[in-house]
Amino acid sequence: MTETTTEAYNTGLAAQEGEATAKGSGNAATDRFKTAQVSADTTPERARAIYDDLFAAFRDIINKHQITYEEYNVLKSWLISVGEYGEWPLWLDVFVEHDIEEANYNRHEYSGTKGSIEGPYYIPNSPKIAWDAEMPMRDQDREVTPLIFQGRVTDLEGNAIEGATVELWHADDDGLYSQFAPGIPEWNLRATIVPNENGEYAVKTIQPEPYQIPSDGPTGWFIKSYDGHPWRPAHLHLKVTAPGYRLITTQLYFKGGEWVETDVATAVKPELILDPKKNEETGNNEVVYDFKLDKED
Ligand code: MBD
Ligand code: FE
Repeated sequence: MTETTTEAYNTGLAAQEGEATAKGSGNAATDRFKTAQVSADTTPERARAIYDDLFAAFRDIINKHQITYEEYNVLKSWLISVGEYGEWPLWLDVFVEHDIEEANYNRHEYSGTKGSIEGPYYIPNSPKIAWDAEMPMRDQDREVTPLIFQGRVTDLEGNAIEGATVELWHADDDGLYSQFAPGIPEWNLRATIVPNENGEYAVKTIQPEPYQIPSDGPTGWFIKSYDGHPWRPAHLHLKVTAPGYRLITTQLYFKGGEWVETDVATAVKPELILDPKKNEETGNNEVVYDFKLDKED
């Protein structure tokens, strides 16, 4: 690796006004994250134990790979750039969140629907829509595949639950998320679905496209530095909950879709893969997925 990080980003900085850029989506994700109050009750003893292990891991890697001063300085420069581009939410959620999600799942004995990572593009308080409504979406300027996404939200025994909600958000057919790319209506493809009294939902949306990590920022540079690919498979994001029940944050994928086997964010699980079928009469894809909620611990 000879080029410095800053040189590598110049193309991105020259992007046209109104175009989706690493800096635009990164800083929007950082601004959104900063609106959430975050805290943890970590004691000094626990903090010390974690830092000791962290620095021991650094020491092992530095010695094992004989890290050079040039590499150390590129790292420093890269870390600074990740902050400048607002890409910490992106980089962390792509490369770290899946292990946090797994560890927190494995500490419990849950048997409801599996979770997956939240990612950097969630917005709370999306508009409520009826159980059988259409997702808020802009007029499509080219052909898209409509998707009828339906199923039930129940407890572990299959009973409907009072007050259940299904928050759904996903990228459009360009792989772009509203509020993180320019020129997209505020709540495009974001809604809070309210299931009916039988726990049923059946909404109309569109098939999302795979998501490409922006190539013009430091996360894109990081991926190129190891000859990796920057793709996530097409996916739906969900938060499903009801009073007294565990909130499930998850994602659903599409069988046979590109990148399902090699998600850059390592967030695909076999239980989370949909297999929609085309309804020849309507031309819509249709799929059924049921959510089962564990009780709150
Ligand atoms: C996404 O759409 C996403 O879901 C994650 C986890 C990371 C980057 C983009
Ligand atoms: Fe996503």
